[in-house]
Formats: sequence, C-alpha cells, structure tokens
Amino acid sequence: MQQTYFMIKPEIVAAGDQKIGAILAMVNAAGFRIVDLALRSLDRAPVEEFYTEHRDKPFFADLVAYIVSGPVIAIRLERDDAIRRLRELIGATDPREAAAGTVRFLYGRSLQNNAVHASAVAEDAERELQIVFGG
Ligand code: FUP
Repeated sequence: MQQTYFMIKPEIVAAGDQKIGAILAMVNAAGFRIVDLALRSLDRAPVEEFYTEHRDKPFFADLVAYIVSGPVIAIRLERDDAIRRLRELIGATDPREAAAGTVRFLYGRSLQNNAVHASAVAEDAERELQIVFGG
C-alpha cells in the first residue's frame, strides 16, 4: 500500500458540495481509500514550503496567493501504486492538455486554477503529507 497527498483547490471548494462530491466519487471509484480528510485554510508559510521547488518561478507569488485565498480540502489517500494512479486520474497540469475524463479536464479552468493537486513522486508525497498533516 502507498499513500499520497490529494488536495481540492480553493476555487472548487468555494463552488460547493456538488463538485467536491463528484471529485471524491471519482477518487472512490478508482479504488482509493480516504485515510484522512480535512477542510483547511492553509497559512502562507506552509504553502510556500509546499511549492518550494517553484520559489524562483514568475508564477510563484500568484500560485501561493491562490492556494491561501480560501479553504482547501486536504486528503490523505491510500491504495497500491497510489501516486501514479492518482496522477493518471487527475490528468495533465494544464487542463487544456488533460485527457478527457480526468479531474482536471472536467473541473480545471486554467493552468493555475487546475482544480486539484496530487503528489508527483514518493518523496513529494511524504513531504507534502508532513507539511499539511504533520506526518
Ligand atoms: P503539478 O505537479 O501537476 O501540480 O504541476 P507543477 O508542480 O508543475 O505546478 C504546480 C502548480 O503551479 C500547478 F498546479 C499550477 C501552477 N502553475 C502555474 O500557475 N503556472 C505555471 O506556469 C506552471 C504551474
């Protein structure tokens, strides 16, 4: 079994229960188990740490501002091959490039407002779960 970090971003949370429910249903149908789930307003410092690989990029300030703009849904998920499977389910970073039927294809609006986050590799999953859930 492998764990990964999944996050429903502020715009989708603000849009209400229908989209949240639909995304959680997709995750459930794909065989993931929700180990931990919380509605969280993240502080700026942990979000800057979360996206530290992008610290020097031109979009960093806007990205951090977006993630702290409202509550997110932070989720610890588990299944075999969880990291790779969840990345498949959410689709490409840019919703315009995401495969049909993926979460970002269905719910993303732009590169920044791309609906959800999922850890890319095992060391990211561990680091991201540590930042958001403290372990
Ligand atoms: P991902 O691993 O799919 O979340 O993608 P990245 O780590 O490459 O990017 C992290 C976040 O930065 C993405 F969710 C969207 C945002 N981003 C921008 O806003 N502008 C860019 O040019 C690239 C990424």
